[in-house]
Amino acid sequence: MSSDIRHEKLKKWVQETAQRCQPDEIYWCDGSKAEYDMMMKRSVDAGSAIPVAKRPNSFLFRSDPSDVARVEDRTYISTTNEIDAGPTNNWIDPDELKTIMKGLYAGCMKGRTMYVIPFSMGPVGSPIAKIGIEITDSPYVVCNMHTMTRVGARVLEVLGTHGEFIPCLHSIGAPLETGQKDVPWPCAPMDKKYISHFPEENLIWSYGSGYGGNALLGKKCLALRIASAMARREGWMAEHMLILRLTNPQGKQYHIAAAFPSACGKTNLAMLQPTIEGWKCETIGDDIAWMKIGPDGRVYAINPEAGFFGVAPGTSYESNPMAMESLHENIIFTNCALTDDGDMWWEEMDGDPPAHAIDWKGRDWTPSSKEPAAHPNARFTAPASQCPVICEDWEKPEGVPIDIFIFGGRRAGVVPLVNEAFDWAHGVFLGATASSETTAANIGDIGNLRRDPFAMKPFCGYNMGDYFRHWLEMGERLGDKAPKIFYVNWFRKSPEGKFLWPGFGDNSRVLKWMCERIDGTLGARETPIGLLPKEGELDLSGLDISSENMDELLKVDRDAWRAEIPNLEEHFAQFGERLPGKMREQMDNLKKRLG
Ligand code: O2Y
Ligand code: MN
Repeated sequence: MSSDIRHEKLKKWVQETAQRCQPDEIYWCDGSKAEYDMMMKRSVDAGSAIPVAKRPNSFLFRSDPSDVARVEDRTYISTTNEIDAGPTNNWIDPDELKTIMKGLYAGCMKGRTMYVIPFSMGPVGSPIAKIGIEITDSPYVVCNMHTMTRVGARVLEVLGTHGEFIPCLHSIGAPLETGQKDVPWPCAPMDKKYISHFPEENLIWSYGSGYGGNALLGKKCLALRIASAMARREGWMAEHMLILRLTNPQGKQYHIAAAFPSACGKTNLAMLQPTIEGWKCETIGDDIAWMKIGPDGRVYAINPEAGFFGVAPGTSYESNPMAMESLHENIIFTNCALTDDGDMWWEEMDGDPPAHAIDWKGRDWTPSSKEPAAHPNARFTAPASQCPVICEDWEKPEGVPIDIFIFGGRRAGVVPLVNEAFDWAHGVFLGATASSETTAANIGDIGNLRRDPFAMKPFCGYNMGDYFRHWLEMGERLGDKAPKIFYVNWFRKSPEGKFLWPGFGDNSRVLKWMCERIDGTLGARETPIGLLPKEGELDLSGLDISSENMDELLKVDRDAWRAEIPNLEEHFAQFGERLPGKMREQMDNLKKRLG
Protein backbone atom coordinates (compact mmCIF):
# COMPACT_ATOMS: atom_id res chain seq x y z
CA MET A 1 0.00 0.00 0.00
CA SER A 2 2.82 2.48 0.80
CA SER A 3 3.62 2.61 -2.93
CA ASP A 4 0.06 3.98 -3.48
CA ILE A 5 0.61 6.88 -1.08
CA ARG A 6 0.73 10.08 -3.07
CA HIS A 7 1.27 12.41 -0.11
CA GLU A 8 5.06 13.01 0.00
CA LYS A 9 5.09 14.63 3.43
CA LEU A 10 3.19 11.67 4.89
CA LYS A 11 5.48 9.15 3.19
CA LYS A 12 8.54 10.97 4.49
CA TRP A 13 7.21 11.09 8.06
CA VAL A 14 6.42 7.36 8.01
CA GLN A 15 9.88 6.52 6.61
CA GLU A 16 11.65 8.69 9.19
CA THR A 17 9.59 7.18 12.01
CA ALA A 18 10.38 3.67 10.82
CA GLN A 19 14.09 4.52 10.76
CA ARG A 20 13.88 5.76 14.33
CA CYS A 21 11.61 3.04 15.79
CA GLN A 22 12.99 0.13 13.71
CA PRO A 23 9.87 -2.05 13.41
CA ASP A 24 10.12 -5.46 11.73
CA GLU A 25 7.47 -4.38 9.22
CA ILE A 26 5.19 -1.50 8.28
CA TYR A 27 1.46 -2.03 7.73
CA TRP A 28 -0.87 0.62 6.27
CA CYS A 29 -4.39 0.25 7.69
CA ASP A 30 -7.34 0.30 5.29
CA GLY A 31 -10.09 0.29 7.92
CA SER A 32 -11.79 -2.80 6.46
CA LYS A 33 -13.68 -5.46 8.39
CA ALA A 34 -11.18 -8.04 7.09
CA GLU A 35 -8.37 -6.01 8.63
CA TYR A 36 -10.20 -5.75 11.97
CA ASP A 37 -10.83 -9.52 11.97
CA MET A 38 -7.21 -10.22 11.13
CA MET A 39 -5.96 -7.95 13.93
CA MET A 40 -8.31 -9.56 16.44
CA LYS A 41 -7.27 -13.05 15.37
CA ARG A 42 -3.62 -12.08 15.85
CA SER A 43 -4.45 -10.67 19.29
CA VAL A 44 -6.30 -13.84 20.30
CA ASP A 45 -3.48 -16.06 18.99
CA ALA A 46 -0.94 -13.96 20.89
CA GLY A 47 -2.91 -14.34 24.13
CA SER A 48 -3.76 -10.60 24.34
CA ALA A 49 -7.49 -10.97 23.62
CA ILE A 50 -10.20 -13.43 24.60
CA PRO A 51 -13.32 -13.88 22.45
CA VAL A 52 -16.49 -13.13 24.44
CA ALA A 53 -18.64 -16.13 23.51
CA LYS A 54 -21.98 -14.53 24.42
CA ARG A 55 -21.44 -11.42 22.28
CA PRO A 56 -20.67 -11.95 18.59
CA ASN A 57 -17.43 -10.44 17.33
CA SER A 58 -16.56 -9.12 20.79
CA PHE A 59 -13.27 -9.45 22.65
CA LEU A 60 -11.87 -8.91 26.12
CA PHE A 61 -8.44 -7.38 26.71
CA ARG A 62 -6.77 -7.27 30.11
CA SER A 63 -4.26 -4.49 30.53
CA ASP A 64 -1.14 -4.57 32.64
CA PRO A 65 -2.17 -3.54 36.19
CA SER A 66 0.16 -0.53 35.91
CA ASP A 67 -1.57 0.72 32.74
CA VAL A 68 -5.24 1.25 33.53
CA ALA A 69 -6.12 4.91 32.90
CA ARG A 70 -5.03 8.26 31.53
CA VAL A 71 -1.83 9.43 33.20
CA GLU A 72 -2.31 13.14 33.91
CA ASP A 73 1.04 13.45 35.69
CA ARG A 74 2.84 12.18 32.58
CA THR A 75 0.85 14.33 30.11
CA TYR A 76 2.61 17.42 28.70
CA ILE A 77 1.73 20.51 26.73
CA SER A 78 5.06 21.50 25.26
CA THR A 79 5.08 25.09 24.04
CA THR A 80 8.08 27.36 23.42
CA ASN A 81 7.10 29.53 26.39
CA GLU A 82 5.86 27.85 29.56
CA ILE A 83 3.24 30.54 30.08
CA ASP A 84 1.47 29.43 26.90
CA ALA A 85 0.82 26.00 28.41
CA GLY A 86 -0.46 27.73 31.54
CA PRO A 87 -0.77 26.66 35.16
CA THR A 88 -3.13 23.73 34.57
CA ASN A 89 -0.73 21.79 32.32
CA ASN A 90 2.59 20.00 32.82
CA TRP A 91 5.25 21.65 30.70
CA ILE A 92 8.67 20.68 29.36
CA ASP A 93 10.60 22.70 26.79
CA PRO A 94 9.93 21.19 23.30
CA ASP A 95 13.63 20.61 22.48
CA GLU A 96 14.26 18.95 25.81
CA LEU A 97 11.14 16.79 25.59
CA LYS A 98 11.92 15.76 22.02
CA THR A 99 15.45 14.80 22.99
CA ILE A 100 14.15 12.60 25.82
CA MET A 101 11.50 11.02 23.64
CA LYS A 102 13.74 10.47 20.62
CA GLY A 103 15.97 8.46 22.96
CA LEU A 104 12.98 6.37 24.01
CA TYR A 105 11.68 5.93 20.46
CA ALA A 106 15.07 4.69 19.18
CA GLY A 107 14.50 1.03 18.34
CA CYS A 108 11.29 0.93 20.40
CA MET A 109 9.34 -1.10 17.80
CA LYS A 110 11.95 -3.84 17.31
CA GLY A 111 10.25 -7.20 16.94
CA ARG A 112 6.90 -5.52 16.26
CA THR A 113 4.80 -4.24 13.37
CA MET A 114 4.39 -0.51 12.86
CA TYR A 115 0.79 0.23 11.89
CA VAL A 116 -0.06 3.44 10.03
CA ILE A 117 -3.67 4.48 10.65
CA PRO A 118 -5.16 7.25 8.50
CA PHE A 119 -8.25 8.50 10.37
CA SER A 120 -10.79 11.26 10.23
CA MET A 121 -12.15 12.97 13.32
CA GLY A 122 -15.66 13.83 12.17
CA PRO A 123 -17.52 12.52 9.13
CA VAL A 124 -15.06 12.14 6.26
CA GLY A 125 -15.06 15.36 4.26
CA SER A 126 -17.13 17.38 6.80
CA PRO A 127 -16.06 21.05 6.83
CA ILE A 128 -15.52 20.68 10.59
CA ALA A 129 -13.58 17.37 10.41
CA LYS A 130 -9.77 16.98 10.67
CA ILE A 131 -7.48 14.22 9.49
CA GLY A 132 -4.94 12.50 11.70
CA ILE A 133 -2.41 9.77 11.00
CA GLU A 134 -1.59 7.57 13.96
CA ILE A 135 1.53 5.43 13.87
CA THR A 136 1.39 2.73 16.53
CA ASP A 137 2.86 -0.65 17.39
CA SER A 138 -0.29 -1.78 19.23
CA PRO A 139 -2.89 -4.01 17.50
CA TYR A 140 -5.29 -3.09 20.36
CA VAL A 141 -4.98 0.55 19.35
CA VAL A 142 -5.65 -0.28 15.69
CA CYS A 143 -8.87 -2.14 16.55
CA ASN A 144 -10.06 0.60 18.91
CA MET A 145 -9.30 3.29 16.32
CA HIS A 146 -11.46 1.37 13.82
CA THR A 147 -14.43 1.81 16.17
CA MET A 148 -13.67 5.23 17.63
CA THR A 149 -12.77 7.04 14.38
CA ARG A 150 -13.25 6.70 10.63
CA VAL A 151 -10.20 4.80 9.34
CA GLY A 152 -8.92 4.01 5.92
CA ALA A 153 -8.70 4.61 2.22
CA ARG A 154 -11.48 7.25 2.10
CA VAL A 155 -9.40 9.37 4.46
CA LEU A 156 -6.33 9.15 2.23
CA GLU A 157 -8.49 10.17 -0.75
CA VAL A 158 -9.61 13.34 1.07
CA LEU A 159 -6.01 13.97 2.12
CA GLY A 160 -4.90 13.89 -1.52
CA THR A 161 -1.32 14.92 -2.25
CA HIS A 162 -1.03 18.02 -0.09
CA GLY A 163 -3.83 17.86 2.49
CA GLU A 164 -3.17 18.77 6.11
CA PHE A 165 -2.88 16.00 8.70
CA ILE A 166 -2.02 15.79 12.38
CA PRO A 167 0.86 13.36 12.96
CA CYS A 168 0.22 11.18 16.03
CA LEU A 169 3.10 8.91 17.01
CA HIS A 170 2.42 6.17 19.54
CA SER A 171 4.52 3.34 20.88
CA ILE A 172 3.81 1.01 23.77
CA GLY A 173 7.55 1.25 24.49
CA ALA A 174 8.28 -2.46 24.70
CA PRO A 175 10.67 -3.65 21.97
CA LEU A 176 11.18 -7.39 21.61
CA GLU A 177 14.65 -8.87 21.36
CA THR A 178 15.07 -11.77 18.95
CA GLY A 179 13.40 -14.83 20.47
CA GLN A 180 11.93 -12.86 23.38
CA LYS A 181 8.44 -14.01 24.34
CA ASP A 182 5.82 -11.28 24.35
CA VAL A 183 3.41 -10.55 27.23
CA PRO A 184 -0.38 -10.03 26.83
CA TRP A 185 -0.20 -6.26 27.46
CA PRO A 186 3.28 -4.86 26.84
CA CYS A 187 3.95 -1.33 28.07
CA ALA A 188 6.72 0.77 29.65
CA PRO A 189 7.13 1.62 33.35
CA MET A 190 5.36 4.76 34.64
CA ASP A 191 8.49 6.94 34.69
CA LYS A 192 9.04 6.22 31.00
CA LYS A 193 5.48 7.08 29.94
CA TYR A 194 5.07 10.40 28.11
CA ILE A 195 1.86 11.71 26.56
CA SER A 196 3.22 14.79 24.80
CA HIS A 197 1.55 17.49 22.77
CA PHE A 198 3.28 20.15 20.69
CA PRO A 199 0.35 22.47 19.88
CA GLU A 200 2.52 25.00 18.01
CA GLU A 201 3.17 22.36 15.35
CA ASN A 202 0.01 20.21 15.75
CA LEU A 203 2.06 17.20 16.81
CA ILE A 204 1.41 14.35 19.25
CA TRP A 205 4.04 11.95 20.64
CA SER A 206 2.88 9.26 23.05
CA TYR A 207 5.14 6.64 24.57
CA GLY A 208 4.85 3.82 27.06
CA SER A 209 1.11 3.29 27.62
CA GLY A 210 -1.32 1.20 25.56
CA TYR A 211 -4.42 2.36 27.41
CA GLY A 212 -7.38 4.49 26.29
CA GLY A 213 -6.77 8.20 26.22
CA ASN A 214 -2.99 7.71 26.33
CA ALA A 215 -2.91 5.58 23.20
CA LEU A 216 -6.05 6.17 21.07
CA LEU A 217 -4.59 9.47 19.99
CA GLY A 218 -7.63 10.70 18.06
CA LYS A 219 -9.59 11.13 21.28
CA LYS A 220 -8.23 13.26 24.12
CA CYS A 221 -4.87 14.10 22.50
CA LEU A 222 -6.10 15.21 19.08
CA ALA A 223 -9.82 15.98 19.46
CA LEU A 224 -9.31 17.97 22.67
CA ARG A 225 -5.74 19.05 23.45
CA ILE A 226 -4.44 19.75 19.95
CA ALA A 227 -7.89 20.69 18.57
CA SER A 228 -8.54 23.20 21.38
CA ALA A 229 -5.33 25.04 20.42
CA MET A 230 -6.21 24.88 16.70
CA ALA A 231 -9.76 26.02 17.47
CA ARG A 232 -8.50 29.10 19.27
CA ARG A 233 -6.21 30.02 16.38
CA GLU A 234 -8.91 29.33 13.78
CA GLY A 235 -11.95 30.73 15.63
CA TRP A 236 -13.93 27.59 16.50
CA MET A 237 -14.41 25.42 19.59
CA ALA A 238 -13.22 21.95 20.62
CA GLU A 239 -15.00 21.00 23.82
CA HIS A 240 -15.29 18.12 26.29
CA MET A 241 -19.05 17.97 25.69
CA LEU A 242 -21.74 15.43 24.90
CA ILE A 243 -24.27 16.42 22.25
CA LEU A 244 -27.94 15.44 22.34
CA ARG A 245 -31.18 16.29 20.59
CA LEU A 246 -34.30 16.77 22.69
CA THR A 247 -37.69 16.86 20.95
CA ASN A 248 -40.77 18.19 22.72
CA PRO A 249 -44.30 16.75 22.30
CA GLN A 250 -45.00 19.33 19.56
CA GLY A 251 -41.98 18.10 17.58
CA LYS A 252 -39.74 21.09 18.27
CA GLN A 253 -36.08 20.12 18.41
CA TYR A 254 -33.48 21.48 20.82
CA HIS A 255 -29.78 20.64 20.65
CA ILE A 256 -27.78 20.58 23.85
CA ALA A 257 -24.02 20.39 24.37
CA ALA A 258 -22.99 19.59 27.94
CA ALA A 259 -19.60 19.53 29.67
CA PHE A 260 -18.98 17.41 32.75
CA PRO A 261 -15.73 16.21 34.24
CA SER A 262 -14.84 12.53 33.82
CA ALA A 263 -17.00 10.20 35.95
CA CYS A 264 -20.07 12.45 36.18
CA GLY A 265 -22.38 10.32 34.01
CA LYS A 266 -21.88 12.03 30.66
CA THR A 267 -22.56 8.88 28.65
CA ASN A 268 -25.73 8.30 30.71
CA LEU A 269 -27.00 11.82 30.00
CA ALA A 270 -26.13 11.52 26.30
CA MET A 271 -28.38 8.43 26.09
CA LEU A 272 -31.07 9.69 28.44
CA GLN A 273 -34.54 8.16 28.30
CA PRO A 274 -36.92 10.99 29.32
CA THR A 275 -39.44 10.17 32.03
CA ILE A 276 -41.70 13.04 30.99
CA GLU A 277 -44.61 12.39 28.69
CA GLY A 278 -44.02 13.00 24.98
CA TRP A 279 -40.37 14.12 25.15
CA LYS A 280 -37.73 12.28 23.14
CA CYS A 281 -33.95 12.28 23.47
CA GLU A 282 -31.45 11.19 20.82
CA THR A 283 -27.69 10.84 21.09
CA ILE A 284 -25.25 12.67 18.84
CA GLY A 285 -22.09 12.26 20.90
CA ASP A 286 -21.10 11.27 24.44
CA ASP A 287 -17.75 12.97 25.02
CA ILE A 288 -16.46 15.57 22.56
CA ALA A 289 -18.02 18.36 20.49
CA TRP A 290 -16.39 20.39 17.72
CA MET A 291 -18.28 23.55 16.93
CA LYS A 292 -18.13 26.24 14.28
CA ILE A 293 -20.24 29.29 13.58
CA GLY A 294 -22.46 28.49 10.58
CA PRO A 295 -23.62 30.74 7.72
CA ASP A 296 -26.73 31.74 9.76
CA GLY A 297 -24.54 32.94 12.67
CA ARG A 298 -25.49 30.07 14.99
CA VAL A 299 -23.03 27.58 16.45
CA TYR A 300 -23.06 24.11 14.82
CA ALA A 301 -21.65 20.99 16.49
CA ILE A 302 -20.36 17.65 15.26
CA ASN A 303 -19.24 14.64 17.24
CA PRO A 304 -15.70 14.03 15.97
CA GLU A 305 -15.80 10.42 17.17
CA ALA A 306 -17.48 7.33 15.73
CA GLY A 307 -17.75 5.26 18.90
CA PHE A 308 -18.09 5.28 22.66
CA PHE A 309 -15.19 4.45 24.99
CA GLY A 310 -17.47 4.19 28.01
CA VAL A 311 -16.80 3.30 31.64
CA ALA A 312 -18.28 -0.16 32.24
CA PRO A 313 -18.70 -0.29 36.05
CA GLY A 314 -21.93 1.47 36.97
CA THR A 315 -23.41 0.97 33.50
CA SER A 316 -26.63 -1.06 33.77
CA TYR A 317 -30.16 -1.27 32.42
CA GLU A 318 -31.11 0.95 35.35
CA SER A 319 -28.50 3.67 34.79
CA ASN A 320 -28.17 3.51 31.00
CA PRO A 321 -30.37 1.02 29.10
CA MET A 322 -29.36 2.47 25.74
CA ALA A 323 -25.67 1.88 26.43
CA MET A 324 -26.45 -1.69 27.49
CA GLU A 325 -28.40 -2.20 24.25
CA SER A 326 -25.38 -0.93 22.28
CA LEU A 327 -23.14 -3.67 23.67
CA HIS A 328 -24.55 -6.88 22.17
CA GLU A 329 -21.95 -7.32 19.43
CA ASN A 330 -18.78 -5.87 17.88
CA ILE A 331 -17.46 -4.64 21.23
CA ILE A 332 -13.97 -4.39 22.67
CA PHE A 333 -14.06 -4.81 26.44
CA THR A 334 -11.07 -3.78 28.50
CA ASN A 335 -10.48 -4.87 32.10
CA CYS A 336 -14.00 -6.25 32.61
CA ALA A 337 -14.69 -9.57 34.37
CA LEU A 338 -15.34 -12.78 32.40
CA THR A 339 -18.21 -14.99 33.58
CA ASP A 340 -18.17 -18.79 33.46
CA ASP A 341 -20.76 -18.80 30.65
CA GLY A 342 -18.57 -16.59 28.47
CA ASP A 343 -20.11 -13.19 29.12
CA MET A 344 -18.96 -9.89 30.59
CA TRP A 345 -19.64 -8.62 34.09
CA TRP A 346 -18.76 -5.52 36.05
CA GLU A 347 -19.77 -3.93 39.32
CA GLU A 348 -23.32 -2.50 39.47
CA MET A 349 -24.46 -4.40 36.39
CA ASP A 350 -28.14 -5.41 36.77
CA GLY A 351 -29.06 -8.47 38.79
CA ASP A 352 -27.00 -10.53 41.18
CA PRO A 353 -23.24 -10.80 40.74
CA PRO A 354 -22.10 -14.12 39.26
CA ALA A 355 -21.19 -16.82 41.79
CA HIS A 356 -17.81 -17.05 40.07
CA ALA A 357 -15.93 -15.05 37.45
CA ILE A 358 -12.39 -14.34 36.27
CA ASP A 359 -11.45 -10.84 37.37
CA TRP A 360 -9.66 -8.19 35.31
CA LYS A 361 -6.31 -9.50 36.51
CA GLY A 362 -7.18 -13.03 35.31
CA ARG A 363 -7.76 -14.41 38.82
CA ASP A 364 -10.70 -16.37 40.21
CA TRP A 365 -13.29 -14.04 41.68
CA THR A 366 -16.38 -14.62 43.84
CA PRO A 367 -18.71 -12.08 45.51
CA SER A 368 -16.70 -12.50 48.70
CA SER A 369 -13.45 -11.44 47.01
CA LYS A 370 -11.90 -8.33 48.52
CA GLU A 371 -11.22 -6.57 45.22
CA PRO A 372 -13.70 -5.65 42.47
CA ALA A 373 -14.07 -8.07 39.56
CA ALA A 374 -13.73 -5.31 36.96
CA HIS A 375 -11.27 -2.44 37.25
CA PRO A 376 -13.16 0.79 38.23
CA ASN A 377 -11.96 2.30 34.92
CA ALA A 378 -12.85 -0.81 32.85
CA ARG A 379 -14.15 0.18 29.43
CA PHE A 380 -16.32 -0.84 26.50
CA THR A 381 -15.51 0.35 23.00
CA ALA A 382 -18.76 0.39 21.03
CA PRO A 383 -19.71 1.70 17.57
CA ALA A 384 -21.97 4.75 18.03
CA SER A 385 -24.15 3.41 15.19
CA GLN A 386 -25.20 0.52 17.47
CA CYS A 387 -26.87 2.85 19.98
CA PRO A 388 -30.66 2.43 19.60
CA VAL A 389 -31.20 6.17 20.15
CA ILE A 390 -28.45 7.44 17.90
CA CYS A 391 -29.82 10.52 16.14
CA GLU A 392 -30.40 10.18 12.40
CA ASP A 393 -28.38 13.39 11.96
CA TRP A 394 -25.39 12.33 14.08
CA GLU A 395 -23.14 12.25 11.02
CA LYS A 396 -24.51 15.35 9.30
CA PRO A 397 -21.33 16.99 7.92
CA GLU A 398 -22.44 20.52 8.86
CA GLY A 399 -23.44 19.47 12.40
CA VAL A 400 -26.49 20.45 14.45
CA PRO A 401 -27.33 23.96 15.75
CA ILE A 402 -26.73 24.25 19.49
CA ASP A 403 -29.41 25.95 21.63
CA ILE A 404 -28.12 25.21 25.11
CA PHE A 405 -24.74 24.78 26.79
CA ILE A 406 -24.65 23.01 30.14
CA PHE A 407 -21.78 22.86 32.60
CA GLY A 408 -21.79 20.73 35.72
CA GLY A 409 -19.95 18.71 38.27
CA ARG A 410 -20.44 16.41 41.19
CA ARG A 411 -21.07 18.37 44.41
CA ALA A 412 -22.65 16.94 47.57
CA GLY A 413 -23.58 20.43 48.78
CA VAL A 414 -23.76 24.16 47.97
CA VAL A 415 -24.47 23.93 44.20
CA PRO A 416 -28.18 23.73 43.29
CA LEU A 417 -29.80 21.29 40.88
CA VAL A 418 -29.98 23.87 38.09
CA ASN A 419 -28.99 27.46 37.57
CA GLU A 420 -29.22 29.63 34.45
CA ALA A 421 -26.53 32.21 33.69
CA PHE A 422 -27.61 35.87 33.57
CA ASP A 423 -25.81 36.31 30.25
CA TRP A 424 -22.92 34.89 28.19
CA ALA A 425 -20.11 36.39 30.31
CA HIS A 426 -21.75 35.04 33.46
CA GLY A 427 -22.09 31.66 31.71
CA VAL A 428 -18.36 31.73 30.94
CA PHE A 429 -17.79 32.47 34.64
CA LEU A 430 -19.91 29.44 35.57
CA GLY A 431 -17.85 27.29 33.19
CA ALA A 432 -14.57 28.78 34.39
CA THR A 433 -15.37 28.01 38.04
CA ALA A 434 -16.95 24.56 37.53
CA SER A 435 -16.04 22.15 40.28
CA SER A 436 -16.39 18.50 41.10
CA GLU A 437 -15.63 16.08 43.89
CA THR A 438 -13.33 13.29 42.74
CA THR A 439 -14.37 9.62 42.50
CA ALA A 440 -12.42 6.36 42.21
CA ALA A 441 -12.69 6.45 38.41
CA ASN A 442 -10.94 9.79 38.01
CA ILE A 443 -8.02 8.88 40.22
CA GLY A 444 -6.69 10.78 43.22
CA ASP A 445 -8.32 10.87 46.63
CA ILE A 446 -12.05 10.28 46.71
CA GLY A 447 -14.18 13.30 47.62
CA ASN A 448 -11.60 16.06 47.04
CA LEU A 449 -12.94 19.28 45.55
CA ARG A 450 -11.31 19.99 42.22
CA ARG A 451 -11.96 23.06 40.07
CA ASP A 452 -12.32 21.74 36.55
CA PRO A 453 -13.04 24.70 34.25
CA PHE A 454 -15.38 23.68 31.43
CA ALA A 455 -14.45 20.04 32.31
CA MET A 456 -11.32 20.87 30.27
CA LYS A 457 -8.63 20.93 32.97
CA PRO A 458 -6.98 17.72 31.72
CA PHE A 459 -7.70 18.52 28.09
CA CYS A 460 -7.02 22.18 27.31
CA GLY A 461 -3.99 22.40 25.02
CA TYR A 462 -3.04 25.95 26.01
CA ASN A 463 -3.23 28.49 28.82
CA MET A 464 -6.64 28.18 30.46
CA GLY A 465 -6.80 31.96 30.98
CA ASP A 466 -6.56 32.38 27.20
CA TYR A 467 -9.21 29.68 26.84
CA PHE A 468 -11.62 31.76 28.98
CA ARG A 469 -10.86 34.72 26.68
CA HIS A 470 -11.58 32.59 23.62
CA TRP A 471 -14.99 31.69 25.05
CA LEU A 472 -15.71 35.38 25.73
CA GLU A 473 -14.71 36.25 22.15
CA MET A 474 -16.90 33.50 20.70
CA GLY A 475 -19.82 34.99 22.67
CA GLU A 476 -19.12 38.41 21.16
CA ARG A 477 -19.14 36.91 17.66
CA LEU A 478 -22.35 34.96 18.31
CA GLY A 479 -24.20 37.94 19.83
CA ASP A 480 -27.93 37.24 20.22
CA LYS A 481 -27.48 33.88 18.43
CA ALA A 482 -25.38 32.56 21.31
CA PRO A 483 -26.76 29.47 23.08
CA LYS A 484 -28.05 30.03 26.63
CA ILE A 485 -25.81 28.70 29.38
CA PHE A 486 -26.90 26.62 32.39
CA TYR A 487 -25.14 24.88 35.29
CA VAL A 488 -26.41 21.63 36.84
CA ASN A 489 -25.58 19.43 39.81
CA TRP A 490 -27.33 16.04 39.82
CA PHE A 491 -25.36 14.91 42.88
CA ARG A 492 -26.52 17.10 45.78
CA LYS A 493 -26.97 15.09 48.98
CA SER A 494 -29.13 15.42 52.09
CA PRO A 495 -27.39 16.06 55.43
CA GLU A 496 -27.77 12.26 55.92
CA GLY A 497 -25.70 11.66 52.79
CA LYS A 498 -28.51 10.48 50.46
CA PHE A 499 -28.78 11.73 46.87
CA LEU A 500 -31.69 14.20 46.73
CA TRP A 501 -32.35 13.99 42.99
CA PRO A 502 -33.18 10.67 41.25
CA GLY A 503 -31.05 11.56 38.22
CA PHE A 504 -30.90 9.40 35.07
CA GLY A 505 -34.15 9.71 33.02
CA ASP A 506 -35.54 12.29 35.44
CA ASN A 507 -32.81 14.69 34.39
CA SER A 508 -35.11 15.27 31.39
CA ARG A 509 -37.26 17.38 33.74
CA VAL A 510 -34.40 19.81 34.18
CA LEU A 511 -33.68 19.84 30.43
CA LYS A 512 -37.36 20.57 29.78
CA TRP A 513 -37.17 23.59 32.09
CA MET A 514 -34.15 24.85 30.11
CA CYS A 515 -36.03 24.45 26.80
CA GLU A 516 -38.98 26.36 28.20
CA ARG A 517 -36.66 29.07 29.44
CA ILE A 518 -35.11 29.58 26.02
CA ASP A 519 -38.60 29.62 24.48
CA GLY A 520 -39.51 32.34 26.99
CA THR A 521 -42.55 30.43 28.25
CA LEU A 522 -41.33 30.31 31.86
CA GLY A 523 -40.02 32.90 34.27
CA ALA A 524 -37.20 32.39 36.76
CA ARG A 525 -36.23 33.33 40.29
CA GLU A 526 -33.27 35.70 40.48
CA THR A 527 -30.64 34.67 43.05
CA PRO A 528 -27.07 35.88 43.68
CA ILE A 529 -25.65 32.95 41.69
CA GLY A 530 -28.06 32.98 38.73
CA LEU A 531 -31.63 32.25 37.66
CA LEU A 532 -33.38 29.29 39.29
CA PRO A 533 -36.77 27.64 38.65
CA LYS A 534 -39.70 29.33 40.34
CA GLU A 535 -41.69 27.16 42.70
CA GLY A 536 -43.83 24.69 40.75
CA GLU A 537 -42.17 25.40 37.40
CA LEU A 538 -39.95 22.33 37.25
CA ASP A 539 -42.11 19.51 35.87
CA LEU A 540 -42.26 16.97 38.71
CA SER A 541 -45.40 15.17 37.49
CA GLY A 542 -45.35 11.49 38.44
CA LEU A 543 -42.20 11.92 40.51
CA ASP A 544 -42.23 10.97 44.15
CA ILE A 545 -40.04 13.65 45.69
CA SER A 546 -40.75 15.58 48.87
CA SER A 547 -41.05 19.37 48.88
CA GLU A 548 -38.28 19.47 51.52
CA ASN A 549 -35.94 17.68 49.15
CA MET A 550 -36.90 20.04 46.32
CA ASP A 551 -36.29 23.05 48.58
CA GLU A 552 -32.86 21.68 49.44
CA LEU A 553 -32.07 20.96 45.78
CA LEU A 554 -32.95 24.51 44.76
CA LYS A 555 -31.55 26.24 47.84
CA VAL A 556 -28.99 29.00 47.44
CA ASP A 557 -27.30 29.29 50.80
CA ARG A 558 -25.55 32.69 50.84
CA ASP A 559 -23.22 31.70 53.67
CA ALA A 560 -22.17 28.51 51.92
CA TRP A 561 -21.52 30.49 48.73
CA ARG A 562 -19.58 33.17 50.59
CA ALA A 563 -17.45 30.37 52.01
CA GLU A 564 -16.58 29.31 48.43
CA ILE A 565 -15.10 32.71 47.57
CA PRO A 566 -11.53 32.17 48.93
CA ASN A 567 -11.26 28.94 46.92
CA LEU A 568 -12.64 30.67 43.81
CA GLU A 569 -10.17 33.53 44.22
CA GLU A 570 -7.28 31.14 44.65
CA HIS A 571 -8.43 29.31 41.53
CA PHE A 572 -8.49 32.52 39.48
CA ALA A 573 -5.21 33.81 40.97
CA GLN A 574 -3.25 31.01 39.29
CA PHE A 575 -4.00 32.54 35.86
CA GLY A 576 -2.39 35.88 36.78
CA GLU A 577 -2.25 38.31 33.85
CA ARG A 578 -3.89 35.81 31.53
CA LEU A 579 -7.20 35.93 33.44
CA PRO A 580 -9.53 38.13 31.38
CA GLY A 581 -10.70 41.29 33.15
CA LYS A 582 -14.27 40.20 32.49
CA MET A 583 -13.75 37.15 34.70
CA ARG A 584 -12.49 39.37 37.54
CA GLU A 585 -15.54 41.56 37.02
CA GLN A 586 -17.79 38.50 37.29
CA MET A 587 -16.13 37.55 40.56
CA ASP A 588 -16.66 41.06 41.94
CA ASN A 589 -20.29 40.99 40.82
CA LEU A 590 -20.85 37.66 42.56
CA LYS A 591 -19.35 39.00 45.78
CA LYS A 592 -21.59 42.09 45.60
CA ARG A 593 -24.71 40.01 44.96
CA LEU A 594 -23.87 37.74 47.91
CA GLY A 595 -23.54 40.89 50.08
O1 O2Y B 1 -8.86 6.37 31.16
C1 O2Y B 1 -8.92 6.55 29.94
O2 O2Y B 1 -7.94 6.38 29.21
C2 O2Y B 1 -10.15 6.97 29.29
S1 O2Y B 1 -10.62 8.54 29.79
C3 O2Y B 1 -12.11 8.89 29.00
C4 O2Y B 1 -12.64 8.01 28.09
C5 O2Y B 1 -13.83 8.30 27.45
C6 O2Y B 1 -14.42 9.50 27.72
N1 O2Y B 1 -13.91 10.37 28.59
C7 O2Y B 1 -12.80 10.08 29.26
C8 O2Y B 1 -12.32 11.12 30.23
O3 O2Y B 1 -11.43 10.92 31.02
O4 O2Y B 1 -12.90 12.23 30.20
MN1 MN C 1 -14.33 12.47 28.65
